[in-house]
Amino acid sequence: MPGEIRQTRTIGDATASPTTGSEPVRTTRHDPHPTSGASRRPSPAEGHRASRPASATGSPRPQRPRVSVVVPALNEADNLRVVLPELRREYPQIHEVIVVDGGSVDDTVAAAREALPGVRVLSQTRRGKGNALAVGFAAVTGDVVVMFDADGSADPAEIDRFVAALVGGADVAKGSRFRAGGGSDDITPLRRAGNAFLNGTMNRGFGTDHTDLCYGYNAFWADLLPLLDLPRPELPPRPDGAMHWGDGFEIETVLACRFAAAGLDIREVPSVERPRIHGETNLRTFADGFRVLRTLAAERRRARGSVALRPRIRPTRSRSAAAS
Ligand SMILES: Nc1nc2c(ncn2[C@@H]2O[C@H](COP(=O)(O)OP(=O)(O)O)[C@@H](O)[C@H]2O)c(=O)[nH]1
Ligand SMILES: [Mg+2]
Repeated sequence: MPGEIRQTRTIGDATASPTTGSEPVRTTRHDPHPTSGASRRPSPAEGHRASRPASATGSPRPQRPRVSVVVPALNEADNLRVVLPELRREYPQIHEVIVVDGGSVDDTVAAAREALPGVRVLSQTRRGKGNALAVGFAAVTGDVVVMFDADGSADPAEIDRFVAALVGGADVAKGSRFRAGGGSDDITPLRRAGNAFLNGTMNRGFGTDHTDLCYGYNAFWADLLPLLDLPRPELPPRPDGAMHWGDGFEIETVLACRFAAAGLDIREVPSVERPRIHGETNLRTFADGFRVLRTLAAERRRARGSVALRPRIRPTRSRSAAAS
């Protein structure tokens, strides 16, 4: 049955971060679930990248993966001027940084290019953070994808920790503010309570052991992208103005559910969320929280292989939409 826990363990320093030494990393493996379209890209044969077997499908994965960082950005010029140089400083071995602009009305695009020469800047094709990430994911050329917010809340010094978990055998390294060693200077009490409730709902529905469902700092092997089956970037916007399923802030939940349903090795990595530097969140606590709840119901039905739920979602006129 999808979602049933087969094995849960806490990994000590063997797979922990080179930067943190003994940070525990939680592992949950679910029963494998057939996922149509799941496939792994062959690892390019490059001399400097020795291969090791992958735990999910048996395909080789590199010991020293090329890391692609995908940064969704909506009106984040002031933040990107700080965040992108810090990213390069803290993780100089980065393979590529892909900033996906959501039609910003500030200087986001110019600021990204100035702050990080060589950055790839893409425009999202519809609206919503989920669509921005899907556009970025589709353009990734590295072995590992790191999801990285533009607002200064993600600490680039933690990338090592995520990559270490993946190289140590995880398919997915999921950031958690609520594991020992994690924390948040950004989350409000209301959002913390909502996240805890949604997290519990996820765990009951999918047999997972997650502690932080709605967190945007995560990493995974790029060869898993096909199984995610996200709304394709080239799909036109829906005529009724509603978002495609997965285009909005429910994206983290969609990813978590699909990873869990696929029976992957998901390890939580303690992460400290820093405060947003400039500006305000685009997330609307109640509307987006409700959308996440609906996502859990829809994804559970999808995972069970029942008749696909066709969620009818009212247009969410987020600040993102208003701005674009
Ligand atoms: N491209 C794009 N980025 C978005 C959109 N909505 C949010 N983001 C980005 O997603 C990241 C997280 O959004 P934020 O508003 O900080 O939400 P929070 O972290 O949940 O409070 C930030 O980098 C935002 O700029 C969107 O519609 N399009
Ligand atoms: Mg934020």
